[in-house]
Amino acid sequence: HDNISSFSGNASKELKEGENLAVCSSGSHASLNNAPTLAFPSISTSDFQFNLEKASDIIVEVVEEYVNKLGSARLVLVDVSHKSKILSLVKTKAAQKNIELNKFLTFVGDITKLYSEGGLRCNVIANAANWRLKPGGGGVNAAIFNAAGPALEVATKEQAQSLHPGKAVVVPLPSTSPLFSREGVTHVIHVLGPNMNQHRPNCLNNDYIKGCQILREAYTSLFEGFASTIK
Ligand code: AR6
Repeated sequence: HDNISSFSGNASKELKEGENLAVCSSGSHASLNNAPTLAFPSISTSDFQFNLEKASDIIVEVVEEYVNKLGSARLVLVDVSHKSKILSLVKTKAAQKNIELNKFLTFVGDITKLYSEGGLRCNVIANAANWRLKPGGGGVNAAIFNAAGPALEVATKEQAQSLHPGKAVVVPLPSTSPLFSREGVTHVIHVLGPNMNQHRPNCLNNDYIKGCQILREAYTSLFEGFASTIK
């Protein structure tokens, strides 16, 4: 299974899982796997039903803006399936941009098991949260709260009680959390994206003018939050 991709020129270069590990442990690339790394899911594109074409444009646009401001840090877009439509859209669009190789990657895997199962060290992970910052609900939110255990709920409450669409909150993860000890995750950044699902709060009723603004703001808040963990 190919699960990691980086982009160069107009062709995307694929690395196999084993090769990925080899790259990460070889001397000349040692700094690569130690570099601050943010793993993030595609915000709003599953339960919140945001259009994938529009979301992929925004991801590539905001990544391009931030990737060079972050020094040696890396950004990794993650999804669970090799058939992920959002990953393939973003891969194609990123390959056409001037985005530095090794600084923006896509990765197939569970965001709660990136190191233990994928060999990819990510010290910060993002969550596609709900406005109450509560566990459950399904998707990546349920996965992260389940994997992190009660320590994340407690630490989250210390930072914020709720979130507005487009905003992010950085939560330092206590070392008692299995996500910290097993995966090396030191911070979780909760992000609330725009919602196009009528059965969820704050539905934008297909207003993509507002929706795109809010999704852009969400990724900007996320990358600013990540930058604040580096300094
Ligand atoms: N690892 C990596 N990516 C994942 C995982 C995982 N374990 N699980 C899902 N994804 P979603 P949203 C991908 O629905 O659309 C929640 O109930 C998924 O394939 O989690 O922003 C919250 O409580 C998709 O690409 O988030 C909110 O109420 C991406 O993560 C609501 O859903 C986001 O899908 C938020 O909806």
